[in-house]
Amino acid sequence: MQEEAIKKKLFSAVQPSGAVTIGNYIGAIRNFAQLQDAYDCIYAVADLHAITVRQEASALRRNTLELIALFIACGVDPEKCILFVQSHVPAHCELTWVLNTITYPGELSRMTQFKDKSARHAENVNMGLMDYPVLMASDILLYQAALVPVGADQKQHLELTRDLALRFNNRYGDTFTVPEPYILKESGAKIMSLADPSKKMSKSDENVNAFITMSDDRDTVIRKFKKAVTDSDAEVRFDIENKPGVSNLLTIYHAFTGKSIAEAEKEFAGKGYGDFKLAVGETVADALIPIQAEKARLLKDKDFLNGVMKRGAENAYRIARKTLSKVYRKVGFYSGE
Ligand code: ATP
Ligand code: LTN
Repeated sequence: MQEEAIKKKLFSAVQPSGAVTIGNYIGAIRNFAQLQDAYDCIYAVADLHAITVRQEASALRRNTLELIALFIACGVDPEKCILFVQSHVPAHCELTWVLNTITYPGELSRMTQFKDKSARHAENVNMGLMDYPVLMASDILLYQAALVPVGADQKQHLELTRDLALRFNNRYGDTFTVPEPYILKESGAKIMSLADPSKKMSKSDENVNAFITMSDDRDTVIRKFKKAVTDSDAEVRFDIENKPGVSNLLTIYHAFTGKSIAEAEKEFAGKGYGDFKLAVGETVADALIPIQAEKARLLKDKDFLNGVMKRGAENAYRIARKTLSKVYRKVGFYSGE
């Protein structure tokens, strides 16, 4: 009991914007389960974020349910954590409005993700896309999270979150915990595209060979790894500068086997890239099979998943409401009490 009272809060979320990749898994989801004993963990399916790029309504609904099932299949225990869908807790939008009033357009327009996504979705550069980091700050600050496990690409958003927390605290008095990012030290924080190892592996890549999804079957996984771009010398050695493709495959192998990079280099010394890619492909495919089976089993029990979401949203709301009331009081909203 005593021990529970002093656990720090941790928050993270993933968007239900398509098939989840092994990049999302290694950089984020896999760590969620590992952290759940040491911290009070709150995990969300960020559907409000997902609609900042166009989504098919039926696909968004399906992806939301699938992502809840995937979290659990990856070891997130709804008995130990709060697991919920972002749009089920209105406080996220409510806090976003208040935080918008202390955020400057220049801060948002220079965000790397905004610039990338605006270029990729030039036909739909909407206010939500620009405001994305403020919604993300609200997610985190509502729960007074001290720690936020994310991939390296989210570091800039975390910095903005910290700035907004400090700005609000300075203006209105101590209100928010200023969160720290929790980003893996090793290169697992940024898994690169299999087709172009200078780019991050992204589920929205137009080339399906660039990424492995968590639901790819064994043959697909092996075939995609066989096609992975490497280099022209035939040495399995970790060297991000000169051998980004091979280094990325070694990182993936390390993430799925737990073997160190040095051990992996030794294992493949003297072997060709063909053998190496096949071994990585088989390893990943084998690791995905039990997760896929568990996810499929969970998806058959929609009542259970709906129950998890409902309970999650209620518990999340209880915490979020406290922070939001405090914020409303500090900014001077009349409460009628
Ligand atoms: P998109 O690639 O379509 O822009 P995304 O995968 O970056 O989307 P999310 O689904 O919200 O967006 O990401 C969920 C988590 O996965 C985040 O913590 C993010 O940092 C992490 N992540 C995403 N891509 C990678 C990657 N290639 N390597 C490591 N972590 C990643
Ligand atoms: N933007 C994040 C997803 C996300 C998130 C969050 C992560 C939305 N809200 C709060 C951590 C904390 C992404 O990974 N693309």
